[in-house]
Amino acid sequence: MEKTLVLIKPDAMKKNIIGKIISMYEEKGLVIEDCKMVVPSRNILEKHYEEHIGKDFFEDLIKFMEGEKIIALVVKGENSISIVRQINGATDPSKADPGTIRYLYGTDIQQNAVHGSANKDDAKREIKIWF
Ligand code: IDP
Ligand code: MG
Repeated sequence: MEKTLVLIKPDAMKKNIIGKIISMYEEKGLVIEDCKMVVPSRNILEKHYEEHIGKDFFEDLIKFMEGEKIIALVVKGENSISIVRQINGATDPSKADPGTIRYLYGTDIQQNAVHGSANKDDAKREIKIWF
């Protein structure tokens, strides 16, 4: 069964909506295979977001997440990678489809509540980083 990595980001942790977010995956038939609350270091965030190193938003992104409580989840199910990204919605909450997590709970293009792996290679790589 396909596995993907979800992060519940600091903005969502502070909004007290982790239960609501996890329910949205479960309601689509996906299963929480593993779960961990973490306070990430810069090092682990650099590994996770290595494709974005050097981009103009990178330092702000690290600042937003480093030293803040987050939840890492391994989410399992048929086509879980693309289903999670559909449930999450577009990166920019103002462009996300109604009913998606980022539409409902995102603040802005940076503080957008959740992360979901983009493809199979990323899912494997990211699960290894966090678990
Ligand atoms: P994704 O999370 O939808 O896959 P990516 O393009 O991989 O989006 O970006 C990773 C994360 O970096 C985003 O979820 C968001 O938190 C942040 N980010 C992306 N683009 C911007 C931007 O233009 N400004 C600020 N933050 C951004
Ligand atoms: Mg991405």
